[in-house]
Amino acid sequence: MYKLFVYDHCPFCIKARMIFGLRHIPFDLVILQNNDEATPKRMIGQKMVPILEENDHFMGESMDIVAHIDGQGAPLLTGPTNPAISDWLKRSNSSLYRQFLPRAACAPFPEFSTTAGRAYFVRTKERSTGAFSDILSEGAAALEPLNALLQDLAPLVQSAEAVNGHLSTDDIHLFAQLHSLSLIAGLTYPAAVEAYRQTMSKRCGISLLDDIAI
Ligand SMILES: N[C@@H](CCC(=O)N[C@@H](CS)C(=O)NCC(=O)O)C(=O)O
Repeated sequence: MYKLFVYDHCPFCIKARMIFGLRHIPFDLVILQNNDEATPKRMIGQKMVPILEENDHFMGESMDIVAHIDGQGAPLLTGPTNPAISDWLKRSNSSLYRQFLPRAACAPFPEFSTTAGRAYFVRTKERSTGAFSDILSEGAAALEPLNALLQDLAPLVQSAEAVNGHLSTDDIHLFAQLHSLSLIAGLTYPAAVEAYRQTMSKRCGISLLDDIAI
């Protein structure tokens, strides 16, 4: 049985989880505490998730895991990629994660079920973002660029089943980003983007975070 070590908030872990869901391959999901440095270091030599354990071997790097699992039997992610999607992902990355990280720090993720786990996340991430409280106090105005990006994404969505019409690695990257976005309350999703994220959520068996959005 495959074992996948993750943090629930981690977008790279969503990528690894997606391929198991899309391929209907059973696996054990193990959620590490965020301050547990020893376990991932023992497995791959650094504190980083996702990690796949298979027959006492460990594999890090989300897209290596995706390729490895998609390579079991007939691959699913055979569709073309669209440079406009990678461009959109790059353009949305920094404003998304600036708003996402302070909200993740407040959310009921299992990796933060101990105070030490949550405090580790705040301490390490605030080093690059600055104080989470300052970001959260930016309010609704800070969400305008994200709403504009969602409008830009809508015409790129060719089908709710696959962004370019046929499943590809673009779907892995895009759904992971939309999954993170779903933790941010107050965003407006154009119909095509809404249909896409709901359909992908069902296909992958990964719930969006709307219910706990902040
Ligand atoms: N290149 C890696 C990046 C994975 C990554 O950055 N994971 C983050 C969580 S989102 C991590 O484990 N960071 C260390 C930490 O949070 O302490 C991949 O695609 O798997």
